[in-house]
Amino acid sequence: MSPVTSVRLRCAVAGALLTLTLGACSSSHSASPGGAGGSAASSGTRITIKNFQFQPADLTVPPGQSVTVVNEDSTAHTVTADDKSFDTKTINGGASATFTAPSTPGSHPYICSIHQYMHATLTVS
Ligand SMILES: [Cu+2]
Repeated sequence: MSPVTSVRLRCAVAGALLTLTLGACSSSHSASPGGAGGSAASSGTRITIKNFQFQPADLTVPPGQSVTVVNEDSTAHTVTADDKSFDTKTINGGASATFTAPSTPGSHPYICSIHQYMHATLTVS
């Protein structure tokens, strides 16, 4: 279901070794347990970073909710709010981190401070 072409594009941006299909991107074979790809919807307080994208792109949580961020890439990423209301700092490839959602309702765009073209939104409601 994911747009393969755009994934490949992002790989190209990151690695420049595009030609080898998606395999090049996930070459470091993250030891992701389970590998049950699609429906991680069971826990609604998780952000997954994969292929240089935040998933879901728009997550809604209650105020003060603890949010887990799982980096499934082999590259380090961050989850950093534009307004600095939360910031996981660097999450190494294959690692995870937790942050606390802001206590006031609102919409909080965030980016990866390492790859600033990566962006998504955390909504507190
Ligand atoms: Cu990043």
